[in-house]
Amino acid sequence: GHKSCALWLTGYSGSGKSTVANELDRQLHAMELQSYVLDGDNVRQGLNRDLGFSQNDRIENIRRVGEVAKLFVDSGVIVMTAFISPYQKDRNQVRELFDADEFFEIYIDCPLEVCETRDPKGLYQKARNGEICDFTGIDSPYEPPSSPDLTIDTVNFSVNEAAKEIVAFLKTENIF
Ligand code: GGZ
Repeated sequence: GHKSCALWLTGYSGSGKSTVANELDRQLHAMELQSYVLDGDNVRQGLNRDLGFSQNDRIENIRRVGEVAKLFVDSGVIVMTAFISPYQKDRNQVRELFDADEFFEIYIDCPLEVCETRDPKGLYQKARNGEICDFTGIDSPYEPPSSPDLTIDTVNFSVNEAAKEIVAFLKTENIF
């Protein structure tokens, strides 16, 4: 068997959090490990559909996701979370739910300028036009991790390389 843990990915919209998490999920499954991805697509539509993007709603979003991640870890699964989670304080509070060896904060490092160029959903454009307000990096803050367990550069590395780097990290942490 393998140890369960939470891999908490944080970074701007468009940094590659969900993409890397889903590729990592695929690689872990290929290794016959049990894993699951929580992201806006499966959490904000359901459990957190009452929440928007105000500071208080983001805080509550992250609090609930932390609790759900804890349930997954208790059930023996490697859980990856892919939320902007812009505030260091909230990420620290989530960390406190876990044992020291079962929570890893992973910074999905991509400069805002690059995320804005990627703009896969056209949201940065809308934020610049004033069609969306409180958009992270434009008119809402993002606090990069002060001491991440791992930093993944998605500018210079492919999605596949990024996921492999996390697999290697999990080995050094004796997760499997
Ligand atoms: C940031 C927003 C916003 C605003 C909608 N600010 O690239 P996406 O589309 O798929 O990912 C973003 C997602 C962010 O939700 P999170 O739950 O990760 O945010 S947080 O952790 O801060 O609670 C983006 C979309 O939702 N989106 N409006 N105003 N991102």
